[in-house]
Amino acid sequence: MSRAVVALGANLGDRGSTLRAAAAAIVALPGVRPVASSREVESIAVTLDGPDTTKPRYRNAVVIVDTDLEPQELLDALHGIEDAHGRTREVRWGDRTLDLDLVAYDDVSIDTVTLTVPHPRAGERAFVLAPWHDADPDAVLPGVGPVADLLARVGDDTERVDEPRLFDVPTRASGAETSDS
Ligand code: A4P
Ligand code: MG
Repeated sequence: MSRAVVALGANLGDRGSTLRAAAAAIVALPGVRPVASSREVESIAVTLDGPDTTKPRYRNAVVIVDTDLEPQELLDALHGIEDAHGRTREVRWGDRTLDLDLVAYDDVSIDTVTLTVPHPRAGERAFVLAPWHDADPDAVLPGVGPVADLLARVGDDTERVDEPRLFDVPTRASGAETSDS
């Protein structure tokens, strides 16, 4: 069993419903078990030209799972869930109904044509760090440092959405190293 951190993002459509449906689809994958989920945050769209207030705002969240899937298998499954939610790929960092990124997988480093883990931009992005910290206050970005420290360094420019976590794990005590702080 490995532990994987998945970042969810959406800035088109009914973003909250999409994130919720995607989180449910992730934990319903064969060989995947829920560990913890964040609540949602909102932030300004970051494009290749920088933050763009003319674009629809993003909702982001993070889910943590235990899985028997290998990293590339998990990414392929995540792409299937993106496709099921009408994801298209025309512009890099363009508007999207759903983006699912594999942020971390145990302490493993991967750099192939299709997969880089840990996600190379995770440590600079409050919209990844803030929900990750919400899901697991003790989280560490492998090879970089505690998520809490990284978030303090970049500054949290996200807004917490007043909605419950994407999912609740009733048996948190049995393996979820998280707390509700
Ligand atoms: N890929 C490689 N490593 C990974 C990984 N760890 N997780 C490859 C997921 N995918 C990975 O991704 C392009 C290719 O990256 C995939 O085919 C996969 O093999 P994509 O989802 O098709 O395209 P993308 O998301 O536009 O590109 P990229 O570079 O992954 O973008 P990012 O870094 O994910 O940024 N602003 C706000 N406020 N909130 C956001 O969530 N997201 C982005 C996308 C931009 N601006 C944003 C947000
Ligand atoms: Mg992506």
